[in-house]
Formats: sequence, C-alpha cells, structure tokens
Amino acid sequence: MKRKGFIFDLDGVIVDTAKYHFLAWQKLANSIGVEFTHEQNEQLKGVSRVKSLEKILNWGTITLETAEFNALMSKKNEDYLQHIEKMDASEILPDVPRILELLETQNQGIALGSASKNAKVILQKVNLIQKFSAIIDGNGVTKGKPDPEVFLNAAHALSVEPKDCIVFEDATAGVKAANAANMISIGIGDASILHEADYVFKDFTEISSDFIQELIKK
Ligand code: B16
Ligand code: MG
Repeated sequence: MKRKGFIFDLDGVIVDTAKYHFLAWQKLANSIGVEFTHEQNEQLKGVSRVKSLEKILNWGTITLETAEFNALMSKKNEDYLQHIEKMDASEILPDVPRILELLETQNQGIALGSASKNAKVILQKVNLIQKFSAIIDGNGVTKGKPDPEVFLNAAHALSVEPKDCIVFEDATAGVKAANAANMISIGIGDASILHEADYVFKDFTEISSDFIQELIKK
C-alpha cells in the first residue's frame, strides 16, 4: 500500500483552543483599552502570536516600543498557558482518534503542521503526542501560513513528496498554505469560509473510512 503524508493543523482541527486564545487575547486587549470580539478572534485563526498582537494594536491604533510589545506577548501566553494547563483528552474534537487510528493501521505518515509554539505541550496534555511521527510547529518555521513552509517541512520530515500529502485545516490561511505547497487541502469547518479547499467537512464525524482509503490510493 502507498504511504501518503497526512498533516494535521492543531488549533481548530484536533482541539478547540481558539476559545482559550480568545479569552487570553480579550483580557490583554481590554487591558490596553481595545475592544475584542469573537469576529476579531476569527481573524487570528492560524495567525502567529506576533502577527496576532500586531493586528490587535492596529485595531486600537496603538504603537508600542519593542520591549512593551514583547512584554504583552509574554503576558498573553502566560494567560493562555493557564487555560492549557487544565486540558485533557476530553477536549479532543469528535472522531479525531478514529481517523488517527485508521491512518496508523494503514501505515500512513502522520504529522502536525501548526503555527502554535505551544503545540507539543497541548499534544502532551491531550495524550496524542505519540501518534505523530513529525511535529512542525511555530518554533520550526520562519514564515507563517499562508506560506507553505510549515507543511513542506512536515512532508520533508515524513519523507513524503508534497504532492502525496493531505492537509487538514480549519483556517483560510492554512488552506492557502496547503494549496501553495501543492498538497490536497481538506477544510474542517464552514464550507463558505473554506471554499478554496479541495474538500470541506463540518468535522471528522463526516469523514468516512472509505474517503480516507480513496485518498491513500489516489
Ligand atoms: P501560540 P494552528 C495557531 O495554531 C492558532 O490558530 C492561532 O490562533 C495562534 O495565534 C497561533 O497558533 C499561535 O499560537 O501563541 O500558541 O504560538 O491553528 O496553526 O494550529
Ligand atoms: Mg487552526
């Protein structure tokens, strides 16, 4: 059987950490007098920590010295990590374990391709770290999504050609990155938002074993 590379985004695909990013960014934004809504949080999905803070400051038309900027980034991450600390396997999104186990039994390559610098901690917390033979996170890239670097590095780590890789993503920036890497893109979430993906599913409960087998055979 052919060995393909299946690359998973983390936030919004394996776990819903967007709610914790929201709480931490909202606290930080409010502390500097900037309003922060769920709609604005949507715009930060898949976006790096630095770029996220730049956007928030932009919304509040605030400019900061580097030292202050870095202090705010650390503050946000400290708050975020307090939420992460309480995570366990119950926070894994529906049917993610079923798909991972299916891929494992079929000897497929499994990698993580996330913008988060906290990816390993989160995978440990939810007890999935051992499922991934390669983990490329925010510490392993110089350019964030929509740049394809994170997924190309994951393909390389799996020793699989990019054209033989399949990416699961919940963010438009991530779908664009997968397409730019010449990989099959599978959007997880709202089809009207993720319309650039090759396939879109509401969540993993909609993905059949037959569909995965077809991807392996392609
Ligand atoms: P951190 P993903 C992304 O993860 C999140 O979607 C995004 O909201 C966050 O700002 C980014 O990670 C950086 O996270 O502050 O933990 O380094 O969706 O690419 O798995
Ligand atoms: Mg995501």
